[in-house]
Amino acid sequence: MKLNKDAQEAVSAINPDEMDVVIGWLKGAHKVSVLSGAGISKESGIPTFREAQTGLWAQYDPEKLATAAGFLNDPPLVWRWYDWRRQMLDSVKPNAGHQALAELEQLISEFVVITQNVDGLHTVAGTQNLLELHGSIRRFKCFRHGHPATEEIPLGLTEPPRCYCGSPLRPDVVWFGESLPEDIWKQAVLTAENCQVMLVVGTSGLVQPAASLPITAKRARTRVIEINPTPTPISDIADIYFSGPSGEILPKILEEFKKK
Ligand code: BV8
Repeated sequence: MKLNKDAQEAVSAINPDEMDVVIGWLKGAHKVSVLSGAGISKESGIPTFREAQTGLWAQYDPEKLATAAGFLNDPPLVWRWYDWRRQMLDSVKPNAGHQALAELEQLISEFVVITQNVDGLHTVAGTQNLLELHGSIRRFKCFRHGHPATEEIPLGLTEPPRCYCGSPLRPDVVWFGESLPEDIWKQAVLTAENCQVMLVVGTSGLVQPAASLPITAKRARTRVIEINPTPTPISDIADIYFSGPSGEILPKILEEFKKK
């Protein structure tokens, strides 16, 4: 795999002894989980959640737009924000980090990806055992009753279309102040409590309750490995922290795993 200069630096910055330890843990584990955040999609060209506000959206706070109150306050504005993000998906594809996780899933008997992301790129990359904690901007439901939208919703609408029940449609995501889907959250907690290794990839560890999963894993004596160019609150509890882009480090882990 030909790496560009930055990538070579990122991968060469990995401590080989720590890589050996991580591969040893992964080889010895039959239950491995991943918690991914917006950082894993950065190298696909999707801005991370906290830097997403570029251009005309710069003046809005995502934590205000990604709420039921924000939607009720200005349905066309919030609809257009999600439409802008969905249009972005048309021109992006999974990067080597997503693909490495999809391949690792085939090599480890129980492998579950728990994602905070709503871009659907893990699915496009081929990951099967996936828990989408915060839903997906590729799916829609009605605001009032949660009726799933059945037909394809075109891009470029300037205000929310209506459900057959008359309620406006909304993206099928978990907004701030909304509870996570109970069954998915329960499965995520069970996974964190029972896995032997957890890879925490590209998350700032600021959004709850998702950010509590590595702590739940640590309490169950799981080996926690964090991959992020910048340290986060999770770095303090991680057994090993690889500083660098996941699009370079995850393929390196896969390469070393396959060598052993
Ligand atoms: C809940 C979908 C129970 C929408 C998202 C007051 C009232 C109510 C709740 C709260 C409150 N105060 C606090 C809360 C809890 C709140 C919360 O956590 N707030 C935070 C901001 C403090 N949580 C909730 O509301 C949750 N629900 O608590 O329910 C409840 C119910 C009712 C009343 C009370 C409680 C629901 C949270 C879900 C919100 N929805 N998404 C949408 O996307 O539009 S979360 C959103 O942020 C995205 O999903 C995103 O994934 C997620 C988390 O961010 P990250 O993924 O970590 O992304 P971020 O940009 O932050 O960081 C990127 C990282 O990548 C960085 O570390 C960077 O260094 C790294 N990186 C960069 N490049 C790379 C890289 N890493 C690797 N490789 C690279 N190349």
